[in-house]
Amino acid sequence: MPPRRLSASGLLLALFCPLLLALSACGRPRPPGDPQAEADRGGGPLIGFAQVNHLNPWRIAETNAITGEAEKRGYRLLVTDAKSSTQQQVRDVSYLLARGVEYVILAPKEFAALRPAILAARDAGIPLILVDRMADGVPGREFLTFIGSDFTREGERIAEWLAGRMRGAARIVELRGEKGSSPEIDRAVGFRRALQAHPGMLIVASSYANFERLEGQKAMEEIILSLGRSFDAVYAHNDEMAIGAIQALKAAGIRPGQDVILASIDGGKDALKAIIAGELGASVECTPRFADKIFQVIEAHRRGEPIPAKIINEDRLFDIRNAGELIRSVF
Ligand code: GYE
Repeated sequence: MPPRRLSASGLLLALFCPLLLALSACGRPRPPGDPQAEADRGGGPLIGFAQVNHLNPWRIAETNAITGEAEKRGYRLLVTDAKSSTQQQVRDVSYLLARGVEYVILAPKEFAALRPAILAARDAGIPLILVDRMADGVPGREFLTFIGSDFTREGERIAEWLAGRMRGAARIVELRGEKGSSPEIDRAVGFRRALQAHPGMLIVASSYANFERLEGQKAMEEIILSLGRSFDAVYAHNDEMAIGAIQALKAAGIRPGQDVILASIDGGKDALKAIIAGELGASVECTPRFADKIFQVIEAHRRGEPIPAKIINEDRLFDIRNAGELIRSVF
C-alpha cells in the first residue's frame, strides 16, 4: 500500500488525532457501520508507537506507513515524538503504557539507553515490538521481536560496491550516524569487516553527523579543511548526510561523482535523484515501509501464534543501472 504523504500540518494531525479521538471523531464524520467509526468508538485495539523524531524523510515515511496501516486495519494508534531526546522517549513509552495500549511499537533512538523502556513494557506485561533500530534486550523474552533491516549487511554492501567502483584502492571518509544507535554501530562494523578483503581501501577520516543533512555538510566541510583533497570516496551512513556532503564538496570546488565517489544508505527519492544526476554513486536501501509486517506480527500474536525473534527486511541496492527505473518505487 503506498503510504499517505503527510504535510507538516497533516503530520501534526496524525500525531494528535489519536488524542482527539477520545473526544470527537477526528476529521470527517464517519457513517454508522463504517469499521473505522467502530474503531474510533473504541472497537479497535489501542496500539502505541514511540517515534524518535520527525526530522527527516525516512522518519516521516515510517510514521506515515504505520499510521496508514493502523487505519487500514481498524486499530487506534497513539503516536509519540521524542524530538530526539532519549529521556523523552523513555517517558513516552511509560505514557503509552499508562494510556493502556495493548502493544508498544518502539523505534529506539539508541541501543543501550532504551533498555529501561523495554523493561517498563515487560514489567507491565505489554508486548513491545522494536522497529527499525535494535535496543538492548532479549527478543522473545524481554520484548516480542525486532523488525527492520540488516545494518551490518548494509555496511558490507557499501564496502563491496565502493571496492568495485574504486578498483580496490581508495582513501575513504566515513560519515557516521547517530552515535550509539544500532544502525550507526552496525553500519560501521559491516563496512570495516568487508574492507578486510580489500587492503587498498583505507578509512582516512570518520566523523559523527547524526544522520542529518546539515550536520553531514558541516562534518564534510571540517574534513575538507583538515584533509584538503587527499581522499577519493565518502561512505555516509545515510542519504541525508551524503546529500549534505555533496553540498560541502561542491562549495569547495570538488566534483562529487568525479573527483570523489559517494555511497550511502536508505535509498530515498533525493538519493536516487542524486544518483541520476551523477553525484551519488550508490545507495543501499533501508526501507521505512514495513508497517504491514508490524501489524501481521500483532495479529499473529493476538491469535496466540509463535513470533520469530527477528524479522529482517529485504533491501535493494540502487546505482546508475537501476535508479531511473526504480525511483517511483522509493519513499
Ligand atoms: O537509516 C536513518 C534514520 O534507524 C534505520 O534512522 C533507521 C535510520 C535511517 O534516521 O535515515
